[in-house]
Amino acid sequence: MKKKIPIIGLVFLVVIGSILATQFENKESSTVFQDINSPESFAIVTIPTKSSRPGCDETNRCYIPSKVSIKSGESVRWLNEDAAFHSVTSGTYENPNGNFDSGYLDPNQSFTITFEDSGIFDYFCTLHPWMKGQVVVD
Ligand SMILES: [Cu+2]
Repeated sequence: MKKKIPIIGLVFLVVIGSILATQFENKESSTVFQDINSPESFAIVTIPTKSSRPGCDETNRCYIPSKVSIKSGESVRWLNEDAAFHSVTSGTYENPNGNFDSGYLDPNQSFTITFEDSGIFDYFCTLHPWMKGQVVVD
């Protein structure tokens, strides 16, 4: 008798596989930005509950704070406090620039980047185009 693999199991594997693939891609793509799991200190930006619905943009509270200022060499950690997936992706929804991308962040998952160069860095959520934020590096 043949043993059948349930289709849901296959779907699950494909989803997990593609998430892992995205994360490995991100790690090697950039020289300016560095993914660090545990820097000594970092600024925290939270992704609050219900930011998956339009409206948070009206009060600039899709990412809190929506604009964070740091010095070069310092880090920012984003924490997804919502019950939905979100991303932290560099550029704008119309023009993603590929500098950094968290991929889909699960609830309670965080993403940390060290910014080595000064500049103004826009980012957004690939799933919710109204979610926009900015990192200002002195
Ligand atoms: Cu989002």
